Amino acid sequence: MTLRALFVIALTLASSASGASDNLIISDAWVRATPPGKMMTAGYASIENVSKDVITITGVSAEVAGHTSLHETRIKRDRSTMRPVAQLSIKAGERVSLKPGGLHIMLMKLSEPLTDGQSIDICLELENNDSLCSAFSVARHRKAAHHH
Ligand SMILES: [Cu+2]
Repeated sequence: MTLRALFVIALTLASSASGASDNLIISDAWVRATPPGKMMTAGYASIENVSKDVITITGVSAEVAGHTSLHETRIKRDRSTMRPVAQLSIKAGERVSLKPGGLHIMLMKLSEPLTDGQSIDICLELENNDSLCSAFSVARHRKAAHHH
């Protein structure tokens, strides 16, 4: 391999290191503590795209859960139903809120109950095999929002 080829590879690695995952800012990340006897729960966060391009979340994963997916809650004939969301695109400069009653991260087949005060890692899978992992604090209710 020539030195030039190595240089090109190094440049490619450097540019992928500052890829989509650096351009998503996650805040207010929390997971609802599991109700007694339930081994599933939901995670919420605010996700802001600070880049100039669309960023698409293609999946989610969490070590504590056997199955993790993006979900959306909808009201249908006065009944609340949930459906999986295959992917979530966030426009340049846009902030998407995952919150109770709307979009959320569904955690199923948990290996253990999640209790108040714990913290778990949830990873967002992005296009180009990029991913972004973030700590979500476990709480019974959302903490008071910060207003700036
Ligand atoms: Cu759900």
